[in-house]
Amino acid sequence: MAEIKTVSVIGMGYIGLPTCAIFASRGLEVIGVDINAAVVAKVNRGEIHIIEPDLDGLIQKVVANGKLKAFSTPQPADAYIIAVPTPITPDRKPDVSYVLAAARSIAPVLKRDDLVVLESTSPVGTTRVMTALLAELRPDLKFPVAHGEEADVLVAYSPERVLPGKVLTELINNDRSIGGLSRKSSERTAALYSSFVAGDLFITQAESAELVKLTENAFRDVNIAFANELAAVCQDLSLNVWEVIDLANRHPRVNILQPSPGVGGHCIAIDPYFIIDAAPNNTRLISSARRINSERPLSVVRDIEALLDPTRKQTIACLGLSFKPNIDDMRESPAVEVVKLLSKIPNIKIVAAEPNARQLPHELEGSGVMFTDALSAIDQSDIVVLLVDHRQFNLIDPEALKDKKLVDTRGLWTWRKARKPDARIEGKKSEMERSQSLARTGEAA
Ligand code: SAJ
Repeated sequence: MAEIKTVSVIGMGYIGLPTCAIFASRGLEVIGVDINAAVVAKVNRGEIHIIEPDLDGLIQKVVANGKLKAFSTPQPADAYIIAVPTPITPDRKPDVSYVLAAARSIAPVLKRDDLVVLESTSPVGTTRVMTALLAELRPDLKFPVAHGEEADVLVAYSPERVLPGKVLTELINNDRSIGGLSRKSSERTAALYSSFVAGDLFITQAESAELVKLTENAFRDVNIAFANELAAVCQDLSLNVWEVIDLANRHPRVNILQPSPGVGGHCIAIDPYFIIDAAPNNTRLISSARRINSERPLSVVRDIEALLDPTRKQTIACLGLSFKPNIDDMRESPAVEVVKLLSKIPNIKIVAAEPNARQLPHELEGSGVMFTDALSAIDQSDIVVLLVDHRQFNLIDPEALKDKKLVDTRGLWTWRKARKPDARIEGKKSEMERSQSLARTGEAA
């Protein structure tokens, strides 16, 4: 089979655009496709519409050298990578309509020997459903569901697993699962990704690869829920959860994650529902974890309410609005949810600060919440709520917080900065053992 020279990436979002850039940087001819005309125009100018370290320079370079071109409709290529969103419906069912629309859009340009790879996080069985649709639209071509190794067009599932903020390095270095619908499909997909992946490639069946992706994010959700449940237990017992977790994590086989005002982002809080939908009678743990994490913003608001003095109007400073530290992404952010819930409480003033943004997200427009910088928010407040542990907040002088009531949802001031130096008696561990143990508790960072 001929070498893959042209790759078309359908969907130039958080995953598709960096994928375009990496393929193009390895010398392949890349065709980026997006239904959003503004995105297409921007990419063709060598600009980007998302924030991701080092991506701007790389896109500028591969557009300038002609290796990446963007279009609004699919163009013929040797391989197609589908990287479109798979959201959930309001009743928490997976919505694969964008995947099926992408398949419909490439069907007319498909030809013998082409490869189609689905990368979008997808419910188990989606790769087969998508292939059945392609087969229906192109009865002149043989697909692997019906024709196995005799297929003309090869199809596989291979999920991305990159962390926003580290996308380019993780795209290259992470291991990858490849679930082909036939042996040839897996082998051709592996050959394609070998052009840039330095991690190992693991071949499996499509359905296992689909579940692997969902499992990774459900695993993290369950583990965050454990930390959040411990936070509630410690509150009942008047103990410091950060200290309890830190000390428990000194056990060589314990590695508890960090409590938080909830789980945000576009993956961890959504993907577990795909597993719950597929096996509703056998997902009690995953469902409970989801409930624990999604109730966190409300429990933070209750903690704040408990500090309010009903006899006078008070000001609450909310520090951090993004969904995790040191990024500007405020979509599906539990911090925004907390501020939104607070804004419904009468007789309080809310001032919010987000050092990575210039204004409030649109969900908070018209809510009466004021946007300002952290220090002036603290200065005018009675209660300070730390919602995101951005590095800037680590630099705040403790003097500024002296007379304030604090709600520290990330343990920055109440543990990481407040730890007593005399609470530790150093043992006789070697330097190497010590640094391993510090790395496990997050202290080294
Ligand atoms: N969080 C906690 N406590 C923790 C760690 C995280 O509450 O100890 C919260 C964060 O504050 C944030 C949310 O969880 O609100 C998610 O943040 P994250 O950094 O854990 O993950 P994401 O959503 O940025 O990226 C995840 C990653 N998945 C896993 O780590 C298993 C990434 O590798 C995936 O590629 C990505 O989802 C995705 O696209 O699916």
